[in-house]
Amino acid sequence: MTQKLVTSAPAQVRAVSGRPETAATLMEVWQGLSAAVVDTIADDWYATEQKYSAGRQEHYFSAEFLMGRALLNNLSNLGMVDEAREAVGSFGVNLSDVLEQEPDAALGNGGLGRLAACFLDSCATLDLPVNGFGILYRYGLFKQLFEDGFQTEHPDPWMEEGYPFVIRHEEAQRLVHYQDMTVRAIPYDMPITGYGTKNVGTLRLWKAEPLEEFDYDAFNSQRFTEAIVERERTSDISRVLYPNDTTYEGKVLRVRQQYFFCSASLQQIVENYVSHHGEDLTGFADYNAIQLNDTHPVLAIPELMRILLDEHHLGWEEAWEVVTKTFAYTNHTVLAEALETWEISIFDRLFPRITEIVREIDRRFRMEMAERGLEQGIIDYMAPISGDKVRMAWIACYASYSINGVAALHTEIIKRETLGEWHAIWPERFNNKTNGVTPRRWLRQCNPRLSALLDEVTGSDTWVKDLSVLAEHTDSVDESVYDRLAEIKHANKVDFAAWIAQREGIEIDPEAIFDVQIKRLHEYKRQLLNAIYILDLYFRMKQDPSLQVPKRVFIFGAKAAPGYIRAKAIIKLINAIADLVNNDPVVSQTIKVVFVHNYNVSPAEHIIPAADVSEQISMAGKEASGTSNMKFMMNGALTLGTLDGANVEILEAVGDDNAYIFGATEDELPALRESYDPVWHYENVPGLKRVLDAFTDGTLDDNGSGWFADLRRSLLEASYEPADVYYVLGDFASYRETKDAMAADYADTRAWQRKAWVNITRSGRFSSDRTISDYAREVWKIDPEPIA
Ligand code: DL6
Repeated sequence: MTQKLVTSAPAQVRAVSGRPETAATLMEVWQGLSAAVVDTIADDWYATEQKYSAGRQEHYFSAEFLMGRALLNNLSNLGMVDEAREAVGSFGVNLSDVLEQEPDAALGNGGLGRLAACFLDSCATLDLPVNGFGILYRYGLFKQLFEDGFQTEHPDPWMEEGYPFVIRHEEAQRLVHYQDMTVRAIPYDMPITGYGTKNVGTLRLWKAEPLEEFDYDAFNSQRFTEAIVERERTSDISRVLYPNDTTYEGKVLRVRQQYFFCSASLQQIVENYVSHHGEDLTGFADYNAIQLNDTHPVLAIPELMRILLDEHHLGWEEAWEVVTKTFAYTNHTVLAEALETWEISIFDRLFPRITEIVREIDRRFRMEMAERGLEQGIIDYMAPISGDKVRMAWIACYASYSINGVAALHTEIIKRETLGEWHAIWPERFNNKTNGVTPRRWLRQCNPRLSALLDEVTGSDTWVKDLSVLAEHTDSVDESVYDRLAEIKHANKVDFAAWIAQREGIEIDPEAIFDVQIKRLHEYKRQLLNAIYILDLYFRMKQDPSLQVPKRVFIFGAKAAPGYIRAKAIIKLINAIADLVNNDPVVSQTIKVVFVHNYNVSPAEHIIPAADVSEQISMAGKEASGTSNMKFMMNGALTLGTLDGANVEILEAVGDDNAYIFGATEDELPALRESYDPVWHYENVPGLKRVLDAFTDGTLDDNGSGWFADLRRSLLEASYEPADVYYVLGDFASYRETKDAMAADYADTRAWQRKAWVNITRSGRFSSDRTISDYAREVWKIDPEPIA
């Protein structure tokens, strides 16, 4: 063990706090220790940047990076946890108290942003020349509180107290020009350490600042407010993750954000190319690949065209050739509403030159397709501009050399449906890259007990960098491992119960089955199906007090988009069910419901190691991949799921006996839908009528909002909208049967732990190291570049 931190941490704490380290607050200790960590990696970080900048690189463009906390992650990757404990212990402080001070960097909404964070961890660990580019939002995703069971949203100014893991590089600022303003883009760099390597990658987050601190004329002529307003308008650009885009002004801001980080990043990448390879930009794609994480960064395509045409004077064909060899696009959803389209008037207003370029791309696309003999209707449908809208996904498909989905089933669906027309023309561009998650954060760090067992069973920590080695131990372990596994899960559940008691004020029993659904609240993810099950179970227990029901705690964590009322209604419904169940003196002895507020990366790190059951119950065909399913599996929770997204591949990996699968499949659904009558299910499937009636008969209180009646109508009334779009009632019987059977199986601890062990040891293909190796080899064409 080195002693670097032991020496440098006290000095850094003193510098941060201006007091002896023994008198510093815990927050100051966190600041000082974090600064000490940055100090230890500064040389390697610089060396990595120098090395990467000269060769072929991949640039990961994403509007979201859901990083979570950084300190423990870095300590653990650098092998410095014990040293840090000793360093802060020397002045009387407990490391876990220090770690709890850190705010989550919640610069993302959910799956897509967290995936980007896992990818950066893998790129660093694998020594791959990849850097991330995004936006330094002042306010991350909103903080969620519950008031009377309703979600309320509150700002999350995560950096307000200072954040040592982003370093401002004033000298590397760029100017971004809009028709109505020019702003400074200031880069803030976050080091991305890898496990067991000296390489340190970079996440570069851009912050918008005014060209000048104040408009001094306005200021001097007493128009003080005007000067401030102008300044604020500029800072708005990086103020908040996903501003409300339901209004026209909201959309303008969102498009401004997207252009902002794309333009600043491209300027830097092009300048770097010129400084190493000269002014001839025709070779740009030999050294640079850019992965577009969904459609949010697609403005990078016309912006690179602009830079090549206007600043480097390439001809259109030459420039287009460069662009189409540079970009690769990842699609993360089959939901049509998530494929962004923007009014062209927004482009006109913000950057007329970009509009011109997009119009030219559109014109040439139409010509090319007509030459290929496509029907006019199809050309109109696929064209980048349709009516008054610009279609970002179509621009991405036209300009990218690679288009990928994020799980095998999802890729098949986008090839067949979402992007079917594109696949028909360019099948060779399409490929699948099943998602993965980093085993460093999601196993090594969050589950130290299991991690120690894996070290012991495998004889080393090699698995942390190559999770596939665990598969060698699926069948070859001593039976005592299952007992150890049971003890570990139990200890994790005891810790979790204490955390819940303190955070949510609810007592839960670690002997109960912990059944967990954590993910964004969306109707297609069907938290409502889970809620209906719980309410039905409650009624079954009330009706027959002698019913043998295994003890269970149903745990939820979910944020709803602020404008998505139906999703907010489901949160309110689950909270109302929790009130009913938890306050029933008899039923609550056996089942409890906990809705963890403000679900985020850090709560997930507490929840996942303690889970027994992983709820992955989306309507088949709707969840592109899912990634919590992988995190649960790695931690020995068993999947209760539909054949959707990556669940299909999890089932393949573990076998039918080691997962609980229910419900209609994606290929069955169209036929089932034709004759689907949710009212018939309501009237005939045991339990459903009683549950749905309880939405409105006074059993549950929606505080007069009318939201529960709306939920009920959404399931039953065809005239209201297509009833039960997500087939909740259709899948209920099968869900109930499978979930009941699963709960009964839990009683056989040995058999359960055997299944858990299969899940853990077969999780290798869901490591983001595997995903990133595939991207590196097949899409980015990059090799590891170790600095030492
Ligand atoms: O690919 C990461 C993640 C998938 O695991 C989820 O299945 C998918 O829902 C999510 N998609 C998004 C973005 N939606 N849009 N746009 O977060 O991506």
